[in-house]
Amino acid sequence: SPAPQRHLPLRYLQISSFANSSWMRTDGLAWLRDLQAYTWRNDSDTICFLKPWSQGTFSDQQWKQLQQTFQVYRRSFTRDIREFVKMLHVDYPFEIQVSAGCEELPGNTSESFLRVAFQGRDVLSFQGTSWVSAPDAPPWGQMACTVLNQDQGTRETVQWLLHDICPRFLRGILETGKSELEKQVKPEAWLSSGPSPGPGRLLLVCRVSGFYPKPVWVTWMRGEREQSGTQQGDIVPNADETWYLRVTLDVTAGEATGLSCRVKHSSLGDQDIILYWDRSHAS
Ligand code: J81
Repeated sequence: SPAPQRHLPLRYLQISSFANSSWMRTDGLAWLRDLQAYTWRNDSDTICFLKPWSQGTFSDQQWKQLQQTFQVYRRSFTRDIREFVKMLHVDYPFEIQVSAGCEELPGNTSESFLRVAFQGRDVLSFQGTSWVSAPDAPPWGQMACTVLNQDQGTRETVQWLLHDICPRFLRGILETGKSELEKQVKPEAWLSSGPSPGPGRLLLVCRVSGFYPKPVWVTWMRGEREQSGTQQGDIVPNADETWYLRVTLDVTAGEATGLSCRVKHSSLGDQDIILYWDRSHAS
């Protein structure tokens, strides 16, 4: 049966595109597990809440202060990168991605991270109290860290954000967002045939859609026997914050009868969905 999701990370993702010495943009977004709760577009001064629970348990005053810290950060970040380009002789155009966040762990502890990627590859991260270059970073990664580590004020602010603010803020949203995070939405499932894998063969397709949360178990069965040839696709998102999965089985035409697709999901309790294959599906 599907493994329950214990981890509820809060993740900030930033994409900064530097086209040339005058054109750039930075967009940010943040997720609570798989629910996007914030967006911060380049043309907006403020971080936009996408959920009624986005502010967590922080007061308006606390949020305002945090927002100001991020506004200073975004302006300084752009200026810093322009300076690094000159100092490190990096060529335009390039993309920088920042990912940061925290996660609650068992035993009232939490884990935080902050990583920076250049052209899709890790260049540096924040570890403990300082910036560290990634193992396979370009030669200038080390140089960038040395420069960044001279700014004691920023190192302290980053530690405060990662180890104090982030876990506290996360605990708040786990309270205010509880009902949405614990929501249960039942899947629908249906059968059809896919493109024939070869002469005399059938591709049986079982589609499962509209479920939440993400963990699900879907397999082709004959009676109580799981069919080992079952091929699982990726669990991909629908547009309405539910998930979709396609599971197939390649069989000879004669083997198809008696096969069924079985779906287990937390929203169904122990009432698994079982759909039997019959000739009407093979069109
Ligand atoms: C092309 C080469 C690419 C190299 C990769 C560079 C990666 C950059 C990573 N660095 C950052 O993200 C921090 C950027 C901004 C920072 O460097 C400071 O400029 C900025 C402002 O600092 C100044 O004011 C502070 C008070 O407001 C302090 O006084 C500080 O000493 C002073 O220098 N710092 C901040 O905004 C702090 C918050 C950073 C939060 C990062 C969260 C993602």
